[in-house]
Amino acid sequence: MTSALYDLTGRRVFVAGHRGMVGSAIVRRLASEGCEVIVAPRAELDLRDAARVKAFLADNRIDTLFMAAAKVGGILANATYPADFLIENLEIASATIRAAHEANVEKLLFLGSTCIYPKHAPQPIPESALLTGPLEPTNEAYALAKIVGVKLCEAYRTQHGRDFISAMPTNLYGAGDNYDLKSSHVLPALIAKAHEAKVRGDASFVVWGSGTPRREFLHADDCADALVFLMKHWSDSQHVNVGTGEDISIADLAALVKQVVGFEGTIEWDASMPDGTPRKLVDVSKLAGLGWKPTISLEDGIAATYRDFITK
Ligand code: GFB
Repeated sequence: MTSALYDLTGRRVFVAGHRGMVGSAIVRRLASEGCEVIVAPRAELDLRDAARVKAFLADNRIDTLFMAAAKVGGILANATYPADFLIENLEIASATIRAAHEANVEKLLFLGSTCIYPKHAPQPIPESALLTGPLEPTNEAYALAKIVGVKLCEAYRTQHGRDFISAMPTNLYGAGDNYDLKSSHVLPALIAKAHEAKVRGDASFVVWGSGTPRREFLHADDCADALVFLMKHWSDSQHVNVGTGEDISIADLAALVKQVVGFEGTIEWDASMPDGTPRKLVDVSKLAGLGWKPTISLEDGIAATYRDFITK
């Protein structure tokens, strides 16, 4: 592992989006870094308001900022509400990154998403695939807002010498996920559907699309660990992929969830629902080369997430 470039000890660290799945995992992870973690309830700080964010960062003498705040959702929510996904994420990214510059924040990490890459990017997707082809239509709006965030970090670095970096995590899951079937991502949706089917004694549960798309899943706690690692070990205009380096088809994922939940019925496929991008597996060699790797297997992660779901 390379030695740290940036020490978090004694730093005042603001986690934007601390109520979300990734933000809360970052807050938990930072507990062992010897830094002071600062958060702000949404009612008190609108991250779309650059002037207010700047005042907040200055008043709280923030040194370090994790940008984990975003409007997120699964394929259906993204495809149904593109205006909301575009405007909200664009405003959050531009206001917060600008405010971090104006308030002299030392280091900022912006959280993107692997949906920023072209729909037909080479697999595994290298960081260099950004802006080399058309985006997947179901998440174009969200992806565009995230691309702007990445480019803003690069621009402030180039023009003002700011130590602003960005990370592109793959599909995430874990404790505190969203289980609402209309807006959730696939993994929490499958957990909720398999569980309800088991409890009701149904013969089957419905899974969207063809089952052939492939996705890569990273547990939110592994993601938080990687983000803290990057904050300490990365300082460059190039964004860094964050993933496991392994993917799974939606059909195999549904079978795995069925097994973890203990549902003995069958799976019904709803072909009227979109598949989205055919495959999204990132090239993690840059992060691995720095010395980071995940520790939570998909099976263990799903089992832990299922325990979290049933205790809610
Ligand atoms: O997780 P998901 O909504 O996100 O869907 P994306 C992944 C795949 O699972 C798609 C299928 O092929 C879905 O059709 N799927 C099967 C389901 N059953 C279900 C279900 O019950 N619910 C859901 N949600 N999917 C999102 C983007 O894309 O991923 C965002 O729209 C973001 O912008 C996020 O990047 C990480 O991977 O397709």
